[in-house]
Amino acid sequence: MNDAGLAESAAEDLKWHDAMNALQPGNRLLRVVEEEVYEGRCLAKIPVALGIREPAYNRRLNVPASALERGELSIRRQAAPTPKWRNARGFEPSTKTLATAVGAPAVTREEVFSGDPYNNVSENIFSKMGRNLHHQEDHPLGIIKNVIWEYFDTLDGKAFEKFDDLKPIVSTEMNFDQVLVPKDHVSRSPNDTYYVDEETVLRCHTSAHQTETLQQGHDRFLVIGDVYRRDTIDATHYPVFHQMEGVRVFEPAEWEAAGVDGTEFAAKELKETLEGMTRHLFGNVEMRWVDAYFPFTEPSFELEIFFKGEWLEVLGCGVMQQQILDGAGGEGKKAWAFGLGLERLAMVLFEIPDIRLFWTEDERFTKQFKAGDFTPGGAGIKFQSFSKFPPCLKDVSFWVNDEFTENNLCEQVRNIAGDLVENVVLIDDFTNKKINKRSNCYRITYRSMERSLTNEEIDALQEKVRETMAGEMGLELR
Ligand code: FA5
Ligand code: MG
Repeated sequence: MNDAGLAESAAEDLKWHDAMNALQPGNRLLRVVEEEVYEGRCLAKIPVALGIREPAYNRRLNVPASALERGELSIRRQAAPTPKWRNARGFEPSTKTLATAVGAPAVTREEVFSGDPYNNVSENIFSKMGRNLHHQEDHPLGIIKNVIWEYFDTLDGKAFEKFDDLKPIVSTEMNFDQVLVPKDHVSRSPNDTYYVDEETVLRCHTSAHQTETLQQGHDRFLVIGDVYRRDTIDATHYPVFHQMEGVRVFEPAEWEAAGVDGTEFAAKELKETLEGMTRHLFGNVEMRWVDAYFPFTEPSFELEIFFKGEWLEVLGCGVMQQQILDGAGGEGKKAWAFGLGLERLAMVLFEIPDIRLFWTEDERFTKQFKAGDFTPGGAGIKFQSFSKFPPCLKDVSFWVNDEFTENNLCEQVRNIAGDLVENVVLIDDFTNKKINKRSNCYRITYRSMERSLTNEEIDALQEKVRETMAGEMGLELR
């Protein structure tokens, strides 16, 4: 990469928001950072620019197309030493310029809002697509991603390949069928999953990419991305979150040498690898393995970490069902797979109390995290909570009808109030035997992370919620 190329690619200096909005399919958002290196040690990282890179630059800069498709753009330039710097310090440094892709191609409105009657994606969800929090290296999710990558780079043998901008819109085939999710599994229901049309979904887990990546011939890899689920609302659940998938394939010679069968070998290796990863992140932390069930693994486990007086599930994993591996060109081999929630790990690690905070642009949050401050095992960064604004509680009671689900209610509340809703909890449930009707009462907690809310605005939101419940949801309010 020459200087002119760099200058042009970063020509448009933009604010993050404008840049995201200006992104076109095929473009990438770049953060250009200059690293000053002396004797192999990075002395300084200087953000130079945030700019839009158009496909034309990619060709000019001679970046392999495959790397761009995967968003693995990391151009290092061995630049001429800056004379000023050399003079000041009396030795000659080398300057590397790293251009890192920090935003993947934006997903277009047309791709998401298909007009299909099966479509159940909301504006609120669409507004989160393309934010790619995991591409921001100083964001808690970017920090966790990089620390885990670093761990997998230290494992013996061949490095794990990394994919962090595979498109979140996938076929039901990829999301469900390829990983053997039964036809009648609840996760296929539009109550749980966002559908673009009957055959296309917003992926609900990164496992959707297992088969295609294996088919491409990769035998140890990590996939990181945003995943989408219609879910309840509380401090540890959010309808958009980030997962990292890991897959590793073994050859028969490996378990034969150990004198155990393939499944036992893979299960043991899996647990050791993930325990190592957890220690790399946390140092000493209380963790435990729990038996679990996933359609795509057998045996299956979940790892839980002790957080704020409770066990919090942070990942699921297991030995890959042979049928998946066989169907992807891995006959006769064995593999393990895991899927972890980046937010959950970040919450424990940095003591972040509410999952909504990951999405805030409030500098009192974003400025607290710097990639360089993190020390594996020693944590280093702890979130200092800024003043909590008072909550505002509103109850709504109604007679339940056949179509009612909690996920639907949460989705409607989220559409109306966005991140101002902290949680939605069922506080009363009874059946009136005489009239044979069931009554529910939900308590909605509204609270902003950034400011005090006024009574008027909460009343207006709550009124809209009630109107939607009585109208669209067909509920009889009490
Ligand atoms: C899965 O998604 C499996 N695909 C994981 C897996 C992969 C298992 C490969 C075996 C082999 P699960 O639904 O439990 O599993 O989600 C995995 C992790 O995502 C959870 O452990 C949790 O850390 C996180 N998670 C799940 N739901 C949410 C949510 N609504 N908000 C934030 N994090 C969540
Ligand atoms: Mg789970």
